[in-house]
Amino acid sequence: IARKKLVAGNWKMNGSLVANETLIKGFLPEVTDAVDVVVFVPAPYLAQVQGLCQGSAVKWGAQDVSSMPNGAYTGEVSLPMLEEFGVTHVLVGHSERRTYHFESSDAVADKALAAIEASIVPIVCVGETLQEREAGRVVEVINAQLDPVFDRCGRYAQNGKWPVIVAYEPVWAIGTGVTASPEQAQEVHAAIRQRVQEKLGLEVAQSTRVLYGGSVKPSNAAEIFAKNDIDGGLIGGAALSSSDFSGIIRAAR
Ligand code: G2H
Repeated sequence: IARKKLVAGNWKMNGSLVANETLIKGFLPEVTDAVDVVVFVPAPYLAQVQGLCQGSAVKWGAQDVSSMPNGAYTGEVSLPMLEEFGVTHVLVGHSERRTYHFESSDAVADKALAAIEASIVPIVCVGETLQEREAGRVVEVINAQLDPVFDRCGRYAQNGKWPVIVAYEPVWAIGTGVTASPEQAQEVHAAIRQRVQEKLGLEVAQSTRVLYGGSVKPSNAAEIFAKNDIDGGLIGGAALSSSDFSGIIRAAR
């Protein structure tokens, strides 16, 4: 089964009106229908990015979202708000949210469910720490992160499709310059697909995209994306340079 590659840029807490425009205009010419491209931008820039990307093949999303529709949740951003700015995808459970904002896997699954119900695709981020890897607990940790998502969102798998994307981001490879080897990543991606199969069946497992994230660069993207179970990347640092992001988009074609 051919799964279309997805290259997702996670800007994290970076950008400015001027820098965003330069960045987007720089990589836009590389974007064709051959690869899906989504940028995850800080919420204040959604309107600007909508203006720059609307009518192109680039989609845009937010880096986090509340699972609540509205109300007294100071500082939060809701799905109905994201919908007003044409958002199609949202990151949930990035390791920086889990670490700095103490998001549990249950809270992450609640966000994923709320996104699906708003017809916005959640990219659910999972990954182990170095300590967990060294203790041989990679698959156990990732299954524990994913199981609440299957519990809450599994019923939305229909006709062999599931409106969820998984991103595997080993915590020890995030922003460190250390990348998992393509073989290390493939091994975990295969285990994630296996888990999807156990929970939701073969057809869903084969259609669900699993992205790799963690120090992806133009120089290593092609060999990572060449692996069977790696369907693209979630790019942090290298998504802030239009030449690097362009190189990664080309590597995914
Ligand atoms: C992992 C990744 C993007 P970077 O967090 O989400 O960032 O590519 O900088 O490691």
